[in-house]
Amino acid sequence: MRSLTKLVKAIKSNRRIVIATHRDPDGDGIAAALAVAYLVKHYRRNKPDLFCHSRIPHKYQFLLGDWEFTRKLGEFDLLIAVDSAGLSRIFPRHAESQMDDKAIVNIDHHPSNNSFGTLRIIDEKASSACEIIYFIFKRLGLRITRELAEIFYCGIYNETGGFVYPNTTKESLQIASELVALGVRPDYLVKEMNAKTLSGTALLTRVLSTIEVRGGVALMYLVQDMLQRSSAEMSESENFISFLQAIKGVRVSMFLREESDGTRISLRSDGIIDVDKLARQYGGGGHRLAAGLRIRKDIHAAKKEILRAIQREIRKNCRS
Ligand SMILES: [Mn+2]
Repeated sequence: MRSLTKLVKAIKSNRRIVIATHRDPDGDGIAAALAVAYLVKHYRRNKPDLFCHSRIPHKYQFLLGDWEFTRKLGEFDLLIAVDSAGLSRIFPRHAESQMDDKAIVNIDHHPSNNSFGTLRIIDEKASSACEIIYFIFKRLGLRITRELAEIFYCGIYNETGGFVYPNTTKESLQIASELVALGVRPDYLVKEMNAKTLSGTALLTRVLSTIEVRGGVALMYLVQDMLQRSSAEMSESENFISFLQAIKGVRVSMFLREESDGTRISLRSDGIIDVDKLARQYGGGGHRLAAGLRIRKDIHAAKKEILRAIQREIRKNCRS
């Protein structure tokens, strides 16, 4: 409770507040930032700024309502970071030391969180960043409007893969039920969130045609040319990796995406290896069963290197 008192005090006493979520934001990250925006608006008359290094994917636009994210960080007195294990997840080009003298609140659920900031509200057991913020609202006795309930629902739904991933807990389902009681219509929201564009589906076809499965490890890749040929955006490939992990017998999945300065890699595991640990060796991170990293190598070199690292981990874990 003491950290909540501090949070409210920080919100009340700082004039220029920026709420920031991580680059390549997912539903939980966007929803968590929006929920905190409502929290700040409750205690202050002026609206806070919302920052994200990447553009907000099209499919989450419906969540924004009157809010807007900026990609340019202005002057601020207080930064509230959500769903981000480290400041480098938010500001790829800033050194963490540049933020040394700033008031920073760190609200997160990643076990790899590096404890940045002046006030930390971190709960690794929470299903999502939204779950943590939901409990903040409850403990502060704040009313949750239907608008806000929808935001929480989308965040938790997204982070639990639609209430199927291992982070689907008694708490997350209970919150979902409370949100439905507040007026959320899951059918409407889920249709909105899962809607695919035709170009996104064309992209999926191209990516799926690259699948390889060997010894319980599945991989596939996306190169820039596929985006152009499908007229699709990179963000439309957000959940593609679930197709790999759904294949019978697959224990670890790797999805490689070509970027201008290297390769972005998403990893999933059924528990045979800890992909958070593996991703951290390359400056990435996430959770035990789902993590990501970036590597300054082309897609073929990146594939070789990470595949080798995965196989090494599997061998190690099978021996012990
Ligand atoms: Mn999250």
